[in-house]
Amino acid sequence: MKNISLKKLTKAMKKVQDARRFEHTLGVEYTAAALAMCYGCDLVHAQAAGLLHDCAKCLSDEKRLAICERYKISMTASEKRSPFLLHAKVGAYLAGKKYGIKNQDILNAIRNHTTGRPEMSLLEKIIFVADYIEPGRKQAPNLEEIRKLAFTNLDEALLIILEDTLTYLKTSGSDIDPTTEETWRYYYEQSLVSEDVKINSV
Ligand code: DGI
Ligand code: FE
Ligand code: FE
Repeated sequence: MKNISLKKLTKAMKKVQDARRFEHTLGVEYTAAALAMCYGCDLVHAQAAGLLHDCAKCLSDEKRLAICERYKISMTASEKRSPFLLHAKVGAYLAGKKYGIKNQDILNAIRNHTTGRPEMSLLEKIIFVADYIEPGRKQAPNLEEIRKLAFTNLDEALLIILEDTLTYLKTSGSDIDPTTEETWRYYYEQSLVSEDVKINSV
């Protein structure tokens, strides 16, 4: 397998992203690296996924839609209503085709970084959480608590992020992608199971 060059990927992102997005990208890269150290995930994979997760964010909606049509990437009804959601799916496509990433786990982490999905791998969870807590993020509620929790209980941090995101989307009247809700439900049910295990082991 060809080695991943983080240096090349960094240069490529600097080229296709505006300064603010690039700073966010670097923030996600090193936050993902820190989480990978904490939970025993491959560091280079975490850094590569962090660097590339928003590689399609600075394209226009028209361009994202055109890429989907041209390369027969299927779109859900929700993605047609909110085409910015496509930056994740189109990002995974470009990561494979343009940036030479072959590792499926990295591609999945890019593909699922906005809505999440049930049964995410460790790397997918790391990118989802790192995207939300990287130091450049300032606006979300409970950030201090979530940042700390991310390094002690990744699944709990994931669940709170999903809850806060859904609350934000509901209050702002945004269209909610069914996958975001499915992901929340899955990890909510998981949290009940792990509570049961804790109670039964007392
Ligand atoms: O690309 P970033 O801004 O770094 O982060 P992201 O890809 O996680 O996108 C964040 C935005 O996505 C945030 O404003 C919440 C929004 N989002 C997450 N799930 C959904 C959603 N927006 C809609 N319309 N529907 C969703 O289900
Ligand atoms: Fe994103
Ligand atoms: Fe991001």
